[in-house]
Amino acid sequence: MNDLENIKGSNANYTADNIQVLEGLEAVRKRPAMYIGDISERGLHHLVYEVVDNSIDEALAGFCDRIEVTVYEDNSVSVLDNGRGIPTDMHEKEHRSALEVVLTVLHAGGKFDKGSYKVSGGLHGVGVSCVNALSKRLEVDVYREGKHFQQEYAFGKPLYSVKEVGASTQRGTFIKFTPDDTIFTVTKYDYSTLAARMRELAFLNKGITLTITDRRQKDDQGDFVSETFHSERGLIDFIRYLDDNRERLTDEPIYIEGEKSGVPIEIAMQYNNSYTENLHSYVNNINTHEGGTHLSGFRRGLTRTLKKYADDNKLLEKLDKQKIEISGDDFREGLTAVISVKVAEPQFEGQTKTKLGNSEVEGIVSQMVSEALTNYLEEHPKEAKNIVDKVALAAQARHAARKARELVQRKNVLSGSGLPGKLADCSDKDPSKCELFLVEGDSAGGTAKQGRDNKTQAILPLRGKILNVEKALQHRAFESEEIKNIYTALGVTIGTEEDSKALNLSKLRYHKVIIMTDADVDGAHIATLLLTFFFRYMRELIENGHVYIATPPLYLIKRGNEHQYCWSEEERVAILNRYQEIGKEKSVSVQRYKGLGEMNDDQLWETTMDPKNRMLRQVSLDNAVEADHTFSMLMGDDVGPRREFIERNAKFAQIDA
Ligand code: 0RA
Repeated sequence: MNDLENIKGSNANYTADNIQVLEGLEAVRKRPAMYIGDISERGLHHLVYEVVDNSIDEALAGFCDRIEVTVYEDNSVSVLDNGRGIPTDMHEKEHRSALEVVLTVLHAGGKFDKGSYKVSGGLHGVGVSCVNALSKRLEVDVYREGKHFQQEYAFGKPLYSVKEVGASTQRGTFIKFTPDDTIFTVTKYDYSTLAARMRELAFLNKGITLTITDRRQKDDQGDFVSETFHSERGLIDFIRYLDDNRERLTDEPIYIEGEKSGVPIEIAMQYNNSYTENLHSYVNNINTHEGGTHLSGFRRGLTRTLKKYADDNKLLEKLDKQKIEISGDDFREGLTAVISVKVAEPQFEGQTKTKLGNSEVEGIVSQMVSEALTNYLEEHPKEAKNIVDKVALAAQARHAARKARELVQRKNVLSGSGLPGKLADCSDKDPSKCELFLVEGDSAGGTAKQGRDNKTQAILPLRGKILNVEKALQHRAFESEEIKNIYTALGVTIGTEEDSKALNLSKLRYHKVIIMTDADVDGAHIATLLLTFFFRYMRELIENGHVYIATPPLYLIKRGNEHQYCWSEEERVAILNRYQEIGKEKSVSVQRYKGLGEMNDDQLWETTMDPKNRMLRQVSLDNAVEADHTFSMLMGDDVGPRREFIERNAKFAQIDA
């Protein structure tokens, strides 16, 4: 632990010799997760974000407006920008080029361009040297002052000093790296994950053009799959993207942009006719999933200003008559907003280090929102009235919801254990050892009950399709039998008056919540409904890694007294081919599982429930923006895109179609 601190300390006022520098990158290779979060899919993708962030910084400094990311056949990735190019001149004390220092010294990048907003904590901002340390090969090309410079590395070590390889009329930096497969558990890049981040960056940094090209895939025209993202109106376009499946209440989003006490703030917000609150907050382009002071500042400014406006204009008299108090939640029902701030020295806190802790930011944002929103309401009386009417409706609905909720909770207290009758609970009481299977249908539920390990596995059968919470008022959700059962089985309380969706996970009865549905289109739809419910009402459950999806097999192939299960079409073909090669003396049969119900309890246990054999997919929230966009699309009014999406993504949809 100390050696790492020493290295960091010595870098702060850099006097270290080459040997210490090597130790620096060795430390990254020894404990990669400390620097990039983890060594699986997430960490792998963070390498790209780290390199792109450097180009974004160059763009924010005003010197670059194009960034091109390319994924190659071998899963190496390059990032090209048209900035000034990383300086290549000799570093006095180092006796080597500045470029080499940037690529081999932890946190060295930031020393060159002061005044831009680099991130000192969280997952980003560790510097391209980290990417270099974790790559088996890295090539850098700098185009600067009419020349083309080049250097290559292996495992963070230079193969030769920076050399001039020719003349150049362009300007910029090209970095291409191949992640080290002895460090990462996964080395395959996911195109849509990278593309989603590029889209997000384009919205967050208007004016920059980001392109991503995947040389592993071709489109219908025979060109490499590629997308270009560019936004002129920044967060306004972002809101449009987020809400393109929702009906909006005002023509244009409300837009706030400015700087207060040295903190640049950009906010766009829009009310729609849904019942969900949909806030996305960023600090230095990092999605702060857990919120923090910028978000609470936004909420405070919004509540205070809207309330004052409504009071001054006597718009809430109806509620007074019904003795309904308005709460903070009511001001955010059906609100989509993006809050982006830049903080020079951000403090990140929370479980996933995505919560802004700087206390000064709350007042700064809240004041900015109050001022700007007050002006907006004065200038847009028609929109202002629509918004306040919507808030009043929300308060009335919440009032009704509270009554429904109280009913649920009272019932639970009254009925003995308080657990749903349909729940087959497990005997172990240690939540960290326990799992709850949410199973589609009573029949599969029955099989699961027979097949399970009843010490640690509980089964809750669900009847058919659960309520689509995307389209339902809150109290409808709390009235739904299936949803009540999920809440009570999990043991989480539903929330307080002030924040009706805040979850109390301390009493969570199972640390794994496993969605188990048929491997067909209907099953995918039910899984999506459940995920939508978790995403909207129990997001903390997903964020803390408690939600999983079971993967039942598609086929059982028998040959004599051997048997094999297959999870994909390819597997089925491969196994049948192999059996054909072995010879034809034994007969081969293929059984297609249309649903969980067609398996007997032993088979279901063996393939899908037994912790030793099964493969669970953990649901993560790496990109809340994409999740929100997808759920609002899937669960909205427009049937076309939903069908298309489910058919594309329900793994085995084609077979059923
Ligand atoms: C520091 C100084 C200068 C450029 C950069 C950093 C720079 C870094 C990266 C990383 C990726 N792309 C980049 N582009 C530029 C330039 C200082 C000067 O020219 O005066």
